[in-house]
Amino acid sequence: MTIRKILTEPDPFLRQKSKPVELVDDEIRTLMDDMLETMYAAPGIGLAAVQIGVPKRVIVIDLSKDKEKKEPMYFVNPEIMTKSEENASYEEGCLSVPNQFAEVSRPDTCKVKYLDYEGKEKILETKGLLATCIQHEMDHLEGILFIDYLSKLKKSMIIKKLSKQKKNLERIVV
Ligand code: GNR
Ligand code: NI
Repeated sequence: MTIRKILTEPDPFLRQKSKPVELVDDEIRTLMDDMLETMYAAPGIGLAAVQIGVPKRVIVIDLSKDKEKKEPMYFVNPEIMTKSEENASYEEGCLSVPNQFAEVSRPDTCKVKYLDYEGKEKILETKGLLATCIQHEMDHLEGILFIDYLSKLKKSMIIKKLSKQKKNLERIVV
């Protein structure tokens, strides 16, 4: 398993639409293993493949707090079948929007159809943080980031901050 570099905003690569996976084979499983290791190292509770530079419809999530008992979840080609009318608000963060947090309101529950690690079709009813996280990750597959839901002013302030950080980093690295 390999820890991969996580792309950060602003990066046009993050804004593309990810392509469906045709077959869940060993190459996709290796991708999922790498994503999981990268996510644990970050650390984060979810990761979409596009965040490590692979524009495929693959997501990993692990909400377990206990580092001894990992509970990885794998979602290939996820589709939302139904979502609740009721919304819930969570303070979201994103590994591709480092150190920035904001409240985002999304449907409280959603039913998701996907392929698992073995390529088997599954249906899962999600609520609470899992529902939020899966919607956040599925947004990545469409090139959407949580900051897109904020006011224009908040969003532009965050992007400005991140651009500056990137420029400073480049100066140090080069
Ligand atoms: O680690 C993460 N935490 C988080 C918190 C609230 C809502 C969504 C998330 S996902 C984020 C990791 C990430 O960027 N996934 O794309
Ligand atoms: Ni994210």
